[in-house]
Amino acid sequence: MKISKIIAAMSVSIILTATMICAQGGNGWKASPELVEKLSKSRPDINYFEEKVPQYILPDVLTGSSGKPVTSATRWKKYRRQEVLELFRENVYGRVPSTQYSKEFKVINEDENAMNGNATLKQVDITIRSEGRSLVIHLTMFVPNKVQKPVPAFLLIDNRGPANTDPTRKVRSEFWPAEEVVARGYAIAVFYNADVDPDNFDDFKNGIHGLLDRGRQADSWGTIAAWAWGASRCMDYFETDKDIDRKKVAVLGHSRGGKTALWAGAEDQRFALVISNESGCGGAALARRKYGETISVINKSFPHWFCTNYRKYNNNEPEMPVDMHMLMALIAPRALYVASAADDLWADPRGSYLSLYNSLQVFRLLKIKSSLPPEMPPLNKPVTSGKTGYHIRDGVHNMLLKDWNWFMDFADMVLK
Ligand code: GTR
Repeated sequence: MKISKIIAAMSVSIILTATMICAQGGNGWKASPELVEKLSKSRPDINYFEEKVPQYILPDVLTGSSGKPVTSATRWKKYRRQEVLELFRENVYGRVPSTQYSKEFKVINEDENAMNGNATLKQVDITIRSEGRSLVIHLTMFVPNKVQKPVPAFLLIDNRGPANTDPTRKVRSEFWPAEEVVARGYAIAVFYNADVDPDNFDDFKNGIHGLLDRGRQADSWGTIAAWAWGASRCMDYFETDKDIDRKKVAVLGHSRGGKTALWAGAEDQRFALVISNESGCGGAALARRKYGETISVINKSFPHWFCTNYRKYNNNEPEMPVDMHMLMALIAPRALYVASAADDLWADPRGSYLSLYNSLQVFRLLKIKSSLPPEMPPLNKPVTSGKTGYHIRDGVHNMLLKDWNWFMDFADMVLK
């Protein structure tokens, strides 16, 4: 056996061992047995038992397709990173078409006296045009007034509709806690994902697909990739706004928005921090665990989210050339924060932590200190190391002020 093969085999077994340690848990969080029972009864087709997670081997993020181990930051940056990115384009989210388009930014409303003078509200229309057709992404943002500019910013990919992100602040929601974020010296921005692509299966006739697609293939972009693309167009705008520190922009999202945030951060290295909240299957959670929502279940419920190739892995996870720890590795050496909720077993909290844990080897290769423990932290006790962090909150599937406060604590460490 060649030395490189032996090293590759060794690293597979190290990953496996780490996975086992983490899966067994210690003093860290464990799913409530009552909840597991209850959920299993309501969905007997879904696995919620840790003991029933199949044995699996994760693909080695640091072994290239040629079988050679990647042992230097230069090799990762020059070759392996691109290879992993292409694997995700090809097999999971799909590729953005190369159709030409133009973009225009127009500040349609600016109020320097928003939030009782604490912030400036800006509403920006981002218009995308191609061959006589157009689409508008409505970006809303508050920039704190009483701090030195430029400021770091949070961009939320909103999957819940504009009711949660009211620019007038008559309606306030913990999902986008603008006052609290501004008070901590950050700008907060949001766009509604459906502006870029409606969240239903319309055979890719509407939204940005309708504008830019010229025929479709098995690796054509799905709706998540379209939303991620939308986040990048907001980043294009930030680069023109003197109030925003373009080197300190965090992209975040919840659930389907959290899947999107990870992919946006993978595709667009201008995002300095990626936060994925309860993103589950097709996001943070390891697919090979088949715990909670699985690839076959998600492809059936949401046939528009991923590229068609992703269906090849319905009940066939071991054949997939990637798993989600490799998606997280694409964020390195930038900052990455993953969050779960204890009652949200559908999104597999343990599988999400394991993904993060197994991506750390790439952060370390890139000289980023990342020594998160193999064991999950206890409930409501965020754990951070260098540019990586994680928490599991008590309660149900949602994104709350409690989550945001921990996101901001982390951002204070990595962005300020
Ligand atoms: C669920 C879906 C999840 C998650 C969630 C959400 O129905 O199964 O993958 O994305 O929706 O976005 O709230």
